[in-house]
Amino acid sequence: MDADQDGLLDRAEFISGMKKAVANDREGILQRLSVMVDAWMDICDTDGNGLIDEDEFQTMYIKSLGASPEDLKVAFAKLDTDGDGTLGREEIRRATEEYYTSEDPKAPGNWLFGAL
Ligand SMILES: [Ca+2]
Ligand SMILES: [Ca+2]
Ligand SMILES: [Ca+2]
Repeated sequence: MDADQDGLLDRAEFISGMKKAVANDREGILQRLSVMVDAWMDICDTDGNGLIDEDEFQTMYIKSLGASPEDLKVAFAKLDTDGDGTLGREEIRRATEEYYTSEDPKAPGNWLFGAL
């Protein structure tokens, strides 16, 4: 990733390196992200119904990150792209993909980790 080979990885090099990795091996990266999504769902989905509701989302982040309920409410609403009040695996998967591959600061996936 160190394009100018000065031994340092600056922000531009990191971004272009990430982009190259995604371009070269999108399948492989998405595969790895999919494993992460499964792990994330397992942890978050405490009642095991395959959907993350707002309570589960809040519980997970308040416990793990000490995030504020107000921020999490906003984050949840952004992630719930079809507005049905729950996060399904596909919504989480898409959010994770966007978080790692999108350059759009407004992409819902940027809210995956709350307002961090
Ligand atoms: Ca460099
Ligand atoms: Ca659930
Ligand atoms: Ca939804």
